[in-house]
Amino acid sequence: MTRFTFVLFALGMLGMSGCGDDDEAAAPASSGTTTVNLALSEFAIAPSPAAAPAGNIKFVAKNNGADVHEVVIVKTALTAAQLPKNADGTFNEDDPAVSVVNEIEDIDPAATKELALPLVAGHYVLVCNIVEGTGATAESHFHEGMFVDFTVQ
Ligand SMILES: [Cu+2]
Repeated sequence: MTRFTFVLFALGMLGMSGCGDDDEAAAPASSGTTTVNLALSEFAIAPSPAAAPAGNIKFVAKNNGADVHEVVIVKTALTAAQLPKNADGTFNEDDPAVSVVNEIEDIDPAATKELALPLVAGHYVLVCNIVEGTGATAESHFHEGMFVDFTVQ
C-alpha cells in the first residue's frame, strides 16, 4: 500500500469515502453509461452535457413544451445548420450525407422518454422532424430551428 492510497483509505475510515470511493472501481468513464438530458421546447433541443464519451449513451428527453416533439439521432459530418432539406422544409432523413441512428418518437407535453444506445465517436445532430398541419399552413419544427449539434468523443 502506497502512502497515497493509505491516505485515501484513512480518509475513507473517517467517513469521507464518498469523495474517494474504491480505487479498484476507477475504470475509464467510457465503460459505463452516460446519461444525456435533453430539454425540448418550441423550438429547441438543449442537451446536457453538450458532449459525451463514446459508449453507451442514455438520452432522457423531457418535453417542456406544449407541442408533441421527437428526437432523431443523426450521425453526419454536416453541421446542424447544413442538414439537407426536403422541398417542404423538413429534414431529409434519406440524404446520403446523413445516417439516422435511431429516434425517440412522439414525446407528449410534460412527458419524458428514454433511449439508450451505443454510439461511436463522431459528430451527431439531434433533430425534431415533426410537421404539424399540411400544405401552406404546415409547420416544420426542423425549419423552425429545432436541432442541435452533439459530439461523441
Ligand atoms: Cu418538435
